[in-house]
Amino acid sequence: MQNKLIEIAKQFALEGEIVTIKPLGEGFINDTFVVTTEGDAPNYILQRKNHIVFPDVPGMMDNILAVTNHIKSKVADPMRETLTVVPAKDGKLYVKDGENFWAVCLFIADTSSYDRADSPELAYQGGVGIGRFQALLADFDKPLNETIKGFHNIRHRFNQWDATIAADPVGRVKELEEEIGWIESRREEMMKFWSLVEDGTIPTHVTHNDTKISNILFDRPTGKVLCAIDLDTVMSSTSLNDFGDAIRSYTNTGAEDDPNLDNVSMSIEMFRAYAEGYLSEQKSLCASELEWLAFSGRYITYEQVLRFLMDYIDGDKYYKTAYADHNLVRTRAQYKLLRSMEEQYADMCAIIKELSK
Ligand code: ADP
Ligand code: GN1
Ligand code: MG
Repeated sequence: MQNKLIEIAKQFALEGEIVTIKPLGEGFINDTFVVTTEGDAPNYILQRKNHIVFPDVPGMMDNILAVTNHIKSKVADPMRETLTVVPAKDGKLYVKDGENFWAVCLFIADTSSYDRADSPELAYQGGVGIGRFQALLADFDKPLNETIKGFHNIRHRFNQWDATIAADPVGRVKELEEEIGWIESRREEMMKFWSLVEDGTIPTHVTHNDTKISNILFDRPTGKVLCAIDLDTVMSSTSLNDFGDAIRSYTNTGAEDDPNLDNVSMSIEMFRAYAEGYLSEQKSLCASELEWLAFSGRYITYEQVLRFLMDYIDGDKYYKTAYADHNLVRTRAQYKLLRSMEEQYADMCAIIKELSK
C-alpha cells in the first residue's frame, strides 16, 4: 500500500522528497492521507476521491479550484484561509489510477480540527467560518457542476427512498416499521420547506453543503476559525442547508453515532453560539431565509436520519461503516437529536429572531 501511495503521490507537482504517507481523519466518503516531505518543503493532503459517490471527479475538482481561487483573491492570508489545490505533473487537477481518482492539496499546518464542539466559543467560531465562507462567495457568479445530484433536495431523496424501500435489497424493511414511520410522518412538512426553495421564495447561492465541525480548520495558536475544507460538495443550494448541517453537528451533546441515546440532545447554548457567529458574518439573508433558518437544523437532521436509514436498507453501500448495524445506530442517534430539536424549536426561533433584529 505504502509503495502504491508513493507512486500516486509522485505524479503530483510536489516540492521536496516524500518522507511518509499516513492516513488521517475519519471521513465517511474519501480516504485521506498526509504526505510529509523533507526539510522545509510543504506537507500535503492526498485523497482518494470516492468516484461512486462523486461520479464526475474532474468536474468536482474544477469547482474546488474556481471557488478557492475566488476566496484567495479576497483574503489576507490566501495560503491558509482556504485550500490550495496542487495539480498533477501533467497539469490535470487529479490523477486517475485504474478506477480510482486521486487529488492533492496543501496541508495547512498549525491547525486544529474537532469531531465535536466542546465549548460555545468553538461553536461561535465555527459559525463565523461558514458565515464568512458564504459571504466571500456571495459574488461568485460562474456556474458550478452539480457534484452529487439533488444532494440536499428532499424531493430527490424521497424518490431514492421510495425506490430503496420498494427494492428492499437485503430484506431489512420488515424489521424497521418504527424507523420508517419516523420518516413518513414528517414527509409533508419537509416537502413544504423544500417547495419554498423550488419556487424561489428561498433563494439559492454558492454553498458548502457539508458543514459538520470536522470540515472546518481552526488556527491552533489563536483558536480562531481559519477555513472551511472538504469542498467536494460546493454547489448551488440554499444557504440554510449549511447552517442546518452545522447545527446538526455542533449542537449534539452526544456523538453522531452514539449508541447511548441518553447522551444525545440538542444544546440550545451551542445553538445560540453558532447562530451568533454565523450571523455576525452572514449579513445578507433575506426575510424568508431568516424565517426558516431555525427550521433548517430540523430539515438537515431529518435528511440525515433518512440517508443513514436508507443506506442501512440498501445494505450499507454509501457510508463507511465500522460494524454491522452502524448505519442503524446512526439513524437512531440522529433521530433522537431531531426529536430534541423539535421539542426546543420555539426557543430556536426566538434566538434567531433576537439575533437578527
Ligand atoms: P473526508 O471527505 O474524508 O471527510 P476531509 O477533506 O474532510 O475528508 O479531510 C479529513 C480530515 O483531514 C479533516 O477533518 C482535517 O482534520 C484533515 N484535513 C483535510 N484537509 C486538510 C488540510 N488541507 N490541511 C490540514 N488538515 C486537513
Ligand atoms: C459525509 O465526507 P464527510 O464525512 O465529511 C457526507 C455528509 C454527511 C456526513 C455525516 C459527500 O461527510 O453529507 O452529512 O458524512 N458527505 C457526503 O457525517 O455524502
Ligand atoms: Mg470531511
